[in-house]
Amino acid sequence: MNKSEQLFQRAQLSIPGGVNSPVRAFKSVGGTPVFMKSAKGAYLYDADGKKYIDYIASWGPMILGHAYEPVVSAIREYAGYSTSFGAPTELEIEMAELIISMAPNVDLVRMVSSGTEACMSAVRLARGFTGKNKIIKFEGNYHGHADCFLVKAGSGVATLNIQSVPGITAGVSNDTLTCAYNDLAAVKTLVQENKNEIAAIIIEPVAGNMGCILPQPGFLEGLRKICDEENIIFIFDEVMTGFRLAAGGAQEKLNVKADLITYGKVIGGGMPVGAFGGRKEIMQHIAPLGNVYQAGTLSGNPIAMIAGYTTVKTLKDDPSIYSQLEEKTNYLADGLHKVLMHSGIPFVINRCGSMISIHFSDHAVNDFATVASANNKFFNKYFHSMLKRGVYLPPSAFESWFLNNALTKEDIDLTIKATKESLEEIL
Ligand code: HOZ
Repeated sequence: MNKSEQLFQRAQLSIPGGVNSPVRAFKSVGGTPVFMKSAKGAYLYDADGKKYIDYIASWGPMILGHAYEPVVSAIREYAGYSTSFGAPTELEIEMAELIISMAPNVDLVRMVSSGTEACMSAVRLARGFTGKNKIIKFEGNYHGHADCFLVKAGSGVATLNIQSVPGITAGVSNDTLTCAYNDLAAVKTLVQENKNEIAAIIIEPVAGNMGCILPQPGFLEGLRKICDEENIIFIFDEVMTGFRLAAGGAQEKLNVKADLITYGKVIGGGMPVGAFGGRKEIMQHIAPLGNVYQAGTLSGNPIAMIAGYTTVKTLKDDPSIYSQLEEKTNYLADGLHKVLMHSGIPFVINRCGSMISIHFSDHAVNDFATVASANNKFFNKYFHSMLKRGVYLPPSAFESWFLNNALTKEDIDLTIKATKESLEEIL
């Protein structure tokens, strides 16, 4: 038994399923999760000391690579000043000003401790602001694990094929309406059927919780128009895309503006941070300015703020990081494309910026149904074959891969070679 196997056995005695977040349990791909010990740059090292090229980047946050020196030093320095005050700090103002400087339609921003908190608070605010109850979300989108989002959700809910989550009341579920991603006509119908009842439409502008799924041309623009006409708050869940696809996130990359934007992952530089922001007219309803209550003992935590600030400021100061990431992801996509073409297996590669996913499918993959009907059993074999060769991919076809900027051309060449060998082994 290797160390990961020993640790997984031990973990299951004290932690539900041996993990603190379900996708990590390798349930759909099978086998034992790899327990990590350390990471530097683009590489992870497991409990046995085996090295992996990392394509998860902690599910997005580690965009600059692991243990990025300026972030590590900043955390060290700030830990010496106290790890928490429960009182405001200047650093929180700097963080808010930095976010506002990168997202022009954000006038006010509230820091929280996770993407889940950011999205659930944004929905509460949209309801409080509009006085309406229902929301529309998209099948296969995942906005964290707050009750109202766990209807036809992506990520772990899709990976574990959970059809309905026990513990969520019918009242809550009934207020969450769903449509297929990229189906604008269905949204129009739903809005008409629920006239003056929809508080918000929440969407991952580029979906990353059912693989990487791009919005089709006109889809986000169409949603924007519906929201404007029907007094609906348009929420972009930029937990994955924020500060990753561009300095101004998906809003900048796709040139569509939301009313409220939620952030997570990159914004914390690997620490637990989320945020939600938008126009003053809406954000001023949040307590203590307004009565829409939202709070958190560790919100704006100084260690989390300095890790996030250092990461985001690095991205703002050097926009070439985005073109480097884009080039690396293109290079990976081209290399994988050649190898997969040669293998004869039907496949689709979806990519946006430094988010990418492979689907073993003979049809376009642009919504949950088309992801789910791909040959995901083959993906599971591919995953294990790559893992054996030292390439760490998301352990589910329902997740996007995230590139980090520490990856070198040599790492990507090794990844392409591992794919060629894996396909030869499996087919
Ligand atoms: N929700 C993330 C994946 N889409 C987190 C997975 C994890 O950390 O296990």
